[in-house]
Amino acid sequence: MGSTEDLDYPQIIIQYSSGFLVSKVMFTACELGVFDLLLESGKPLSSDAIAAFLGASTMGMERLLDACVGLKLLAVEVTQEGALYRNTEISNVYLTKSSPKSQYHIMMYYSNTVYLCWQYLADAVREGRNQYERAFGISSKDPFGTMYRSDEEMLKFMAGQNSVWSICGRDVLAAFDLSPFTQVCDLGGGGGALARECVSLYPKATITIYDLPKVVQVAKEQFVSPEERQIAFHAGDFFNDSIPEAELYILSKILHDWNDDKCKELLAKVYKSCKPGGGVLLVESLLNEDKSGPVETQLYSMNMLVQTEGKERTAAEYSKLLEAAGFGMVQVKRTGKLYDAVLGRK
Ligand code: ASE
Repeated sequence: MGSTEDLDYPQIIIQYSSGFLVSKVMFTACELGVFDLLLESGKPLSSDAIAAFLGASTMGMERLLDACVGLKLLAVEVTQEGALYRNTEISNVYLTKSSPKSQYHIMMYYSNTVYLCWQYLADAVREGRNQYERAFGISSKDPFGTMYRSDEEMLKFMAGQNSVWSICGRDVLAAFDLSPFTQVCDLGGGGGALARECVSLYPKATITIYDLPKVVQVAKEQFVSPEERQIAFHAGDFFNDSIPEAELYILSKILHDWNDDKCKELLAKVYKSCKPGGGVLLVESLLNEDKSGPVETQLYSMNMLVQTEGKERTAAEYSKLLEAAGFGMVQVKRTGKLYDAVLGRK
């Protein structure tokens, strides 16, 4: 870094400049069903066959497939009949819809919702607020009213959030021994993927997913089956309605949506409802104390600017918020993955 080589040929600048092209190629191949088709076919296919199956132009599809090869999302083998494409292992596991670790839904959310907000990043920085009004022509007063502006948008968001827990859920819940807590409440638990991880890791626990009425309705209909007896629901708005009593509250990617005042208000309310000896687990992507990284977290914080009222914070910032609400004995565990865990006790 900083050598004359970098100045003669700024590899890093070239790479960053095309970052959005990389994202869009991956999102588009997912959206068109390229990875699903190649998984189902069970054998390598030509670009003509893929284009025909997916109802796309041969010219466009061939270029998309080649770009995916360059990104190592596909592999190509040149035979006598021409080029044949197949999924790489990482695509089979993460980019197909049916895989248990599928990231398909979060990609669709990034590609079709988040992407549109980022068009107005400069405005967001100038104004210090989210860009729903510019991106979608709707008021940005209530971020979740806006994010859930239609059932379809809400469903995309819930499915997207769920996909993250298939890769990080176990680590954030195993960061601390939560087995002493048997009555758990997941505030803003959405589609329930983290709740499911929780009862699988802690079989003695029962967990209540607390979320807005329309979120609870969709979660019951589409994400959590009534056979999952350890998972219950409570419909409400955690800023305006009461919060049920519990031993452990999980706030997973909740505080990052809100400003410090709202976080303090919510945590104070959680403290009141929390049983003595109980606790609160924050699941968030932690910034380094000097905010020098990790870069994914810095970028997520930009996304919170564009989409919400919140930001990503350091462990010390979360500890201060917890302590302001009355919680003590704060412990921090970095998982080395995207999301970390902070535990406070009452
Ligand atoms: C929120 C999480 C997300 C609110 C808006 C969001 C995500 C995307 N948009 O609580 C998932 C996390 N990813 C990013 C880029 O922040």
